[in-house]
Amino acid sequence: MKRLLFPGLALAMLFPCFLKAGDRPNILFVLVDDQSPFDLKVYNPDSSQESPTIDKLAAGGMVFDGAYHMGSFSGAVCTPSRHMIMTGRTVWHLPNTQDGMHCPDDIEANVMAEVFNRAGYDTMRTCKKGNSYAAANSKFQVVHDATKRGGTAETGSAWHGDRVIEYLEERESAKDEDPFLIYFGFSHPHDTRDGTPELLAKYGATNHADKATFPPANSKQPALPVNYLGEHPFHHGHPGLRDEVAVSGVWERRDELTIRNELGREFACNEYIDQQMDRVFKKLEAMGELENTYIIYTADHGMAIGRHGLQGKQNLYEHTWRVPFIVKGPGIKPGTRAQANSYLLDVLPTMCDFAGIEAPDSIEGESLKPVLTGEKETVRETLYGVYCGGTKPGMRSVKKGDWKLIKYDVLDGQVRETQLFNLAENPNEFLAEHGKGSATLTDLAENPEYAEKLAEMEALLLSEMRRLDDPYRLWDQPDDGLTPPVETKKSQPKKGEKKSNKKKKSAAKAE
Ligand SMILES: [Ca+2]
Ligand SMILES: [Ca+2]
Repeated sequence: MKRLLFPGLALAMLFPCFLKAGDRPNILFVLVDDQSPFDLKVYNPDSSQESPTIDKLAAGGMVFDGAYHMGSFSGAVCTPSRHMIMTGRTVWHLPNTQDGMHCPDDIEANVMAEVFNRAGYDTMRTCKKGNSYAAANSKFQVVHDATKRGGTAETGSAWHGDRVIEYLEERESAKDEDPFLIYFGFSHPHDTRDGTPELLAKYGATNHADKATFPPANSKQPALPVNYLGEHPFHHGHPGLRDEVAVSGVWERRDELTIRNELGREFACNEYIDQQMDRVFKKLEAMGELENTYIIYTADHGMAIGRHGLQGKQNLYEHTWRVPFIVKGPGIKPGTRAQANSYLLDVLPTMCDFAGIEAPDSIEGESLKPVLTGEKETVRETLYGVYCGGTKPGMRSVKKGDWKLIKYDVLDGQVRETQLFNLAENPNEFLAEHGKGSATLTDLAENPEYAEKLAEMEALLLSEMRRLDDPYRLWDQPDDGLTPPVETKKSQPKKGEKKSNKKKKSAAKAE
């Protein structure tokens, strides 16, 4: 990553309309837990999700159409995702990957809060507890972490909103004028998706918890997703995966009643979050701080909930690999969009650029500032994705331009699948099972017409795996002399084992 010799000066040159000498911007980082970009109207105009605050944020800033999380080596996709956010490092170079062999020993001195503490920022955080990066979280000067997934103000998202408002009120009474970094995290819409009674009613959903029955149909519920399937055409490769078998209200069901009710619950939780953001934005406005604050809105990863017959976050389709990503702040042209090709590990270097702080050498992400100022459409050409929290080597994806490859090498060789999509023509990644009856609205990997493109994408995937120190190789790749990391027993099913066999025993925690 390029280092700025005179970061404050560079920033002032980029945002001349705004920055005065010594006038450092605030940063409000909003992170929701498990949200597909396609829930939101900003990304999916057909969605019945109402999110007026997010709509307003998007209208006042820039929406990224190509923001991704890089992936996970664990069923708890949250955990590596949050490590990438805190360190700006790639998925195989994290402190919790392969005993940190690809990570500097002093990484904790260069996590998000420490970088901003050193620069004289006031730092505050509220978020869920667990499946995160505790050592980095504890570095914020003020921390209010608790997992709040209930349907009341005290037990739900309003609790996180209250903590931020409280913090802002304290700053106000103390007349504290230091710039701040607030990490405004939520525990929802991660399951259990218990919404407030009012919002559940709005989306026709119930907090269904009785496995013996199905939730009632209700015309107010969100429609089935456009790429919904009753089941995925082949096994995803993580037997007993909590998200796919054990989420309360869904379990292993993919029927319309269950999925539409669960989406209604998700939308209710999303809108409750939207209301909390509105409260905080209004407070900032009343304090006269809103215009001087960069706001970044994103999620730790996407989510399936019926799309492609999947329920969880452990896949590499766009609904789950992508994240919502919206940025508003000084110098960013309102109502703009960009492809960006960004990862969540770009958040920290971007924040550093906003604040005129020299980014630590440990950061591998790219500052998104050139995209936000309209100088560039993207910060990289190729995107890599991994999910290998189940059987190894797992799933991999690579995307370049309109083309995307996903490969599955799981269950001890029982599932070896390749998918090729042209996302310009088939953005919903329709498969043959969706029955679109079109030569383009399907997976193109088996179509000889695209053999050359397929070979190109396969080569690109291998080069990304090498570049990023992916310790595994797939069945049709050279082994490169690698000895794959030792697999844990939990994720290694016996040959021929069906997903139902092990679900109780190994329903791994997956937050
Ligand atoms: Ca999550
Ligand atoms: Ca202070």
